[in-house]
Amino acid sequence: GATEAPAEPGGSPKRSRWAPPTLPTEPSLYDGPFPFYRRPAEEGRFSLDAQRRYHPDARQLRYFAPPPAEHPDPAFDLRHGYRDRYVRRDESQREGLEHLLQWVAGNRDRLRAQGDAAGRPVNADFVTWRGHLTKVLTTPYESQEGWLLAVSLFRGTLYVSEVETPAARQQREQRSDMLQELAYMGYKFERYMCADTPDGSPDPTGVVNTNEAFCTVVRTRLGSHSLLFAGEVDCTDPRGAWPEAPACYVELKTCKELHSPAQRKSFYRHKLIKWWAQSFLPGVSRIVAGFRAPDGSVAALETFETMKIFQLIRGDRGCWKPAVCMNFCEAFLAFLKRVVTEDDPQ
Ligand code: 0WD
Ligand code: CA
Repeated sequence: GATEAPAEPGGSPKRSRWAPPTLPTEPSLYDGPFPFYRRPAEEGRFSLDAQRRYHPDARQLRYFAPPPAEHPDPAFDLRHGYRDRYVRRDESQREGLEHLLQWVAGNRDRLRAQGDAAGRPVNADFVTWRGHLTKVLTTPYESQEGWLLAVSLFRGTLYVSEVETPAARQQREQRSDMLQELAYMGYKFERYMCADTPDGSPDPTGVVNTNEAFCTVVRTRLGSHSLLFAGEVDCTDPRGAWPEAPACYVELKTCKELHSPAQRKSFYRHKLIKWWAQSFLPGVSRIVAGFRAPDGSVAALETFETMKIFQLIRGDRGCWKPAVCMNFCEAFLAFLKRVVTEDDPQ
């Protein structure tokens, strides 16, 4: 609601009430043609090791090494190691944009050399994590989870970082053992599907350590907004149909086994939107899903080509639309440019 604000310097004395700027999120308002989205180009890569230390290289990159059949044989045991072979990242440590900014700092000369008409040290309108943009993309269809982003204008570039909401914090701190095990199963699935070397085989006996990460930094453009963002990717498939980064990356996901057309429809409506948004943004071409059986095994594997997901959902009238997500994101970025205008190095 509108709140009483101190008189704005230089503002009209008649404007005694100040209302915070708002942007509507109803999907129907963004239902137009798909906006321009430039093919994402990989600008760099970095890794975080088992101690969460930053390295300006691809040492944590893993290689896609799926089992030969669509049905894993021998069976994957996604619960294996949850109690005794799991090192968890300390999620109470809020990292913000830290590692991404480390990459930016390490590539200062290169970024400057790219030249910028406005003379900015970083030739991009926005710098952020991919995950934050994923949340923006899905906002028109999200009724459960809110988010909070902090935006700072620094030398012509808007830096967008997430602030944990009280609700998210409460959820994180009170996460049930069952939900924690489900999260572990997702990481364990990666261990069964990835090798450490291009010709290696997966070694699922090792410790799952969620401090480890490999991130790609991509550059792209949405409408009139240039973007530089980083995202954590699971593995690469240099022998696949798209050998070049970022299309060579494969996103791995787990999901409860689907038993009926109604369950599949619900999965398309509520879960696939997040999978699509996350992989579409950085140009990751494939998502490989492992469908979990009640005993913690993987009953089936299924590959989703990111660019073909819209075909799966377009027959369902009540479903989400990729164009709505992207048009909303474009409007949101324009909104940020209107609202965050003070470039203050302090
Ligand atoms: O400070 C924090 N609480 C956060 C840190 C919140 C969100 C992300 N991060 C960190 C991640 O640890 C990682 O270094 O940012 C980087 C990932 O950024 P992103 O790619 O922009 O994030 P997102 O697309 O949401 O997640 C990609 C993957 C996840 O894959 P799944 O399949 O679950 O979507 O990054 C991992 C996870 O594997 N990931 C995390 N790992 C550990 N702790 C976390 C987290 N909080 N969030 C995502
Ligand atoms: Ca994943």
